[in-house]
Amino acid sequence: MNTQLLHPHPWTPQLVRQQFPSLEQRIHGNKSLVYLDNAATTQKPQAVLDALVAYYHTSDANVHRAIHALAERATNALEETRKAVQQFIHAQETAEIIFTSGTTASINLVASSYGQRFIQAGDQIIISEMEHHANIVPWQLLCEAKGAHLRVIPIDDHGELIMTEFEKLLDPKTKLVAITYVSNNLGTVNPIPKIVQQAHAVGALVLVDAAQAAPHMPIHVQNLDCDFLAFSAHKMYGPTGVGVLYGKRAILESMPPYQGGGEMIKKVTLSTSTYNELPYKFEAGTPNIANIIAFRAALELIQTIGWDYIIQHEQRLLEYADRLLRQLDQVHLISTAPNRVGIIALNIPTMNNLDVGMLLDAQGLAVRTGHGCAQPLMERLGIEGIVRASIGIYNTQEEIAYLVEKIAQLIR
Ligand code: C6P
Repeated sequence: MNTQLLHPHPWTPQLVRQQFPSLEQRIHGNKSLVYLDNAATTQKPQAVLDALVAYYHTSDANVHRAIHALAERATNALEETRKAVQQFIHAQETAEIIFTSGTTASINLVASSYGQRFIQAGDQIIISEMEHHANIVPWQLLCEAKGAHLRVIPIDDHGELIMTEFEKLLDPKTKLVAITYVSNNLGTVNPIPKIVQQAHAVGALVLVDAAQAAPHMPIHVQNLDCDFLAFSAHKMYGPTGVGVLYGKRAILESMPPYQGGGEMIKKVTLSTSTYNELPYKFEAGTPNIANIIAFRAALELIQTIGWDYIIQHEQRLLEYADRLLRQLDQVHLISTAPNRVGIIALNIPTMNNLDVGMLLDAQGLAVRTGHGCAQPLMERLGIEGIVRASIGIYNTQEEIAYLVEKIAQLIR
């Protein structure tokens, strides 16, 4: 990643932390909370909490239905978030932004709807060895239902995709490549523009799982030229239960509705129905109104802090962690890709991961342990699981030093 600041910036780690009241708390007696489980979910800034309370105080109504004042406020605020998401990922229009409950729901929407209409027996879908289960299982279900084949791009020992193997897998039977932008367990940033270009050359579409990319780097769907892109609000300082599916308009238009119900219809009779225009065609039922509205405050905070600051700060912490951890002989670093964001994954071969997680927790350190919802990746790496520290915008150099100090103490 480019860590050069393009212009001096007034943000400091202390100012960023002040936005997040939950970071002030003490746990396990009187230990400061050191929250390093950001890839699982992030803490929420005061602005998001305020937006949630404000919605329930002043605008609690269903959207796109009634004409009364509260309904209009709620509808406008929800559509403002859609606009903010469109601008955040540089989509062409708001019709291409569908709200879901998370990345998992976004991927399942595509697998069900696109898959139902366009995948046939003998077709091929390509994923990779580093995918989260959410970008594996929906495709397995689809392939099983349709008699299609799931192919897998292998990774090398640095945790990077072997692109020559990807090229070999591509053929005219390939209908879709579903690939993560950033690995949730390795932090590896995949070469999405190249993957899209090569997939399109054989007529395949590309779905990008951006759950771990959206919090750490700017995303420009038009430049990437991806066909679908999915991410979750809760991993980028927004509320839980909100996800986004971006899709190119023409492709979304060609897909059948995913779920039936209110909001997604134009006209219903007892014998047949016609469907609403995009994006509502894919938003059956009452959406997660309060949380979608509050998500905008998270997007605004990221933009106010700015990518220059975020990228430089997080890369510095990552490099600092790597440098300190490499000095500990007993630590086996798993996340080693040269181009990576946010993730420090390790094993201490003499210790059980769960024990490490529990002992660190007792010191106030929140990390994740286990297979990281990527069992095939663990199998490829020949390990049971990992201890994973994942960085967010509010983490500090002192917190990284504290993590490494406590790991060193465990080893001793
Ligand atoms: N990864 C982690 O600790 P949902 O749960 O739908 O918001 O996101 C699913 C998902 C999909 N893709 C990637 C790359 C992800 O990292 C995740 C969620 C969390 O790594 C929880 S398992």
